[in-house]
Amino acid sequence: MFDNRKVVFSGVQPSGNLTIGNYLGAIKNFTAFPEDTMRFYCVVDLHAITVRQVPAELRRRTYETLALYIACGLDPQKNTLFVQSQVPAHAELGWILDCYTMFGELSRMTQFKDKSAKHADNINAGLFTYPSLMAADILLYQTDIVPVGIDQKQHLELARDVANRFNTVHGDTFVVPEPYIPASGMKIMSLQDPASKMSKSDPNENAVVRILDEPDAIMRKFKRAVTDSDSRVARGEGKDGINNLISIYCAFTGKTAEETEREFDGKGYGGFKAAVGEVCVSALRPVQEEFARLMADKAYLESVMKQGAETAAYYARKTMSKVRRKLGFVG
Ligand code: ATP
Ligand code: LTN
Repeated sequence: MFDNRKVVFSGVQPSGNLTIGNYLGAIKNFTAFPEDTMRFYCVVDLHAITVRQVPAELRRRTYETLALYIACGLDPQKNTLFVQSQVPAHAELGWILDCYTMFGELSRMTQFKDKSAKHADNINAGLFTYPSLMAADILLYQTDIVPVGIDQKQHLELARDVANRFNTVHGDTFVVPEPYIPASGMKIMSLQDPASKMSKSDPNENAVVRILDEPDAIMRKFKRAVTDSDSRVARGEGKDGINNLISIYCAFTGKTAEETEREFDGKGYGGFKAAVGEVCVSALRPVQEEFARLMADKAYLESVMKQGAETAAYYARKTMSKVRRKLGFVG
């Protein structure tokens, strides 16, 4: 806390075209915080390079992710929207926190295990220490609340442990953050393999619905979604596909799972899949329109980035001078 306002911080990697998992699990919830909070939303490009990126694509997606933040309802006048690598304090505190994070802790991170299996030819040190940089992002702004999808819970717990460890050694320095994980839409699953998370870097296009997908593509992907041999629109064990479609429907409409089951009672899977597609298309339409408008104005996006980086750097500097003093760094 820098003043009497609670601080909210979150980040999204510009590592692919964002999915409805990113939207429902993260960005949509970023808009849910009251006016009297201080909100920082970051495009975490330093995190993205833990996996090999094509530079021109990384640059384009950095603009796109920022534009999506705004298109999803984050007003740059009211939220600090910025790009991680434009505020060097993230890398600086990241290194410092590497020295307060244990090898054993990092070895237990499931995201590291998953990503090193996926990228066996590039298990670099950054992929391993990714969570300390994420802790730095959060702790730099004395964050109270971190809205994320459930897949990030383990990283959040690590950030809390690192904050507590640093505070124990050096006296109160960092606020210990709390995760904020929404009940609905917290883990949207792949449409082709509903046992695994919908991920923006999935090479199977039919498995992911992207925020910027055309309506036809959205409808087609939902129609092809993997379900089971039953035909009742009802949640249940072994019905991962339908469970997932029900949670997507609920997340977009605000209805409960019970209401949804009643609404589609006796209607079969075909009609339900089309209905999920339709609510998705209509929820995304305004976002897509606003996105197109913003992408046509690069100068505006650059001004948002610049302003955001200045504001973020101002607060980051306050924390860094405290950290430097506590550590015994000179000057
Ligand atoms: P990648 O495929 O590159 O690992 P990702 O799709 O998992 O990326 P991130 O940039 O790592 O996305 O995540 C951004 C935010 O979106 C995080 O808060 C994360 O919890 C949330 N998120 C990502 N995928 C989902 C999902 N399928 N369901 C709910 N939330 C998600
Ligand atoms: N690790 C997150 C992205 C991320 C983040 C953060 C989220 C980086 N720094 C700080 C919240 C707060 C991910 O992979 N989804």
